[in-house]
Amino acid sequence: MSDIRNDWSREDIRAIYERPLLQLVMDAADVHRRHHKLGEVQISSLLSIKTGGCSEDCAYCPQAARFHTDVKVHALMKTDAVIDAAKKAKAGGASRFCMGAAWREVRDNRDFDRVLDMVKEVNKLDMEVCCTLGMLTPHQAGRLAEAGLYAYNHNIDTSEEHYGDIITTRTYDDRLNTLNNVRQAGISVCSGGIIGLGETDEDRIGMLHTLSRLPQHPESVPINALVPVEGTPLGNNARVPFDELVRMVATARIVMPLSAVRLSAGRLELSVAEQAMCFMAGANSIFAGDKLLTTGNPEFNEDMAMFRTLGLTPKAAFADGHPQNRMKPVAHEQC
Ligand code: SAM
Ligand code: DTB
Ligand code: SF4
Repeated sequence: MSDIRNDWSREDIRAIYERPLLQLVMDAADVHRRHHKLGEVQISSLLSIKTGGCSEDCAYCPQAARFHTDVKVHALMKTDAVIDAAKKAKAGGASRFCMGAAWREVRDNRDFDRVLDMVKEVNKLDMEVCCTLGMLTPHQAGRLAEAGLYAYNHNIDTSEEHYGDIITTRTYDDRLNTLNNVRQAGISVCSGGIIGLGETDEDRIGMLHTLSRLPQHPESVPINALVPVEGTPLGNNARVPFDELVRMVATARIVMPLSAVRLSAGRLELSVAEQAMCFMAGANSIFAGDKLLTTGNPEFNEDMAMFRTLGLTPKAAFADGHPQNRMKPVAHEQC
């Protein structure tokens, strides 16, 4: 029987999430082995192409204009500088280059035209090009696809029930609508969330429930551990204990067997041994480079040393083909 399911119940996911940790990790490792090349890890590099000054109120985010953080506002970067950064990321072994903008949504203006140019140029470098720009209309998603966008990152962040405690300036359905627009445009979907926001286990289960019941699972599922930033409402939150991160990664691996589970923000706080446990539990993607968008990440050389120690190998770009060459996706029914 296939283990790719889109009809998981909350009870199913809860029963997995609550398994004793080592049993859960071993079960996740079994699923991982069945569907992925062991030790192969996809490397993405992130660049903040437009920083700070965002109109949203995401309680975790140092880029929201309304919070007083050390982040300096920076207008949209010049295309040349972005391409230089992409070349450097490629030379460092990244197969995917992700450009992030602190926007609520994309507007049909000159800045968007410039982002479309950046997408075209990065594409020429033979890298998987990804963007995270906030909400998109179907037309904007289509334009990004035409420009050659490979993937779009748009996180649901937490459960539907907890969403209103974290963000009030948009709804969970707004997020799901954009994910649907991205899917319909034939762009690879990258969507996950954050733990450490003050959510309950039930919220974590709820988030995985939403993702795993999408008509097609996201190709990438980033699991971020909150990086608490001074000046944000969650700046004093405690760091997520590593066993909770492992539990989340393992459950994501079991309920979405084909997805790349990305060990995302929060790696700076993890030892190599703790990250190794996440890789055993099915994580097979990371952000590499010493900066995420505005916060720190392990130095590239440290990550390469970890790859050697653990016998990990970087995954080549386009190893899974291009989503736009696959079949038209099925319509998204919201759950
Ligand atoms: N503005 C766009 C949006 O919200 O979709 C794109 C950029 S936004 C910074 C991308 C993602 O980064 C968020 O959805 C959130 O999951 C993650 N993120 C932001 N701040 C974070 C933090 N302090 N710790 C962990 N993840 C964070
Ligand atoms: C994702 O899930 N995590 C990345 C990426 N997608 C865009 C962003 C993490 C941001 C961490 C806080 C910062 O560096 O500003
Ligand atoms: Fe803006 Fe994105 Fe940060 Fe929310 S997460 S404040 S939308 S940049």
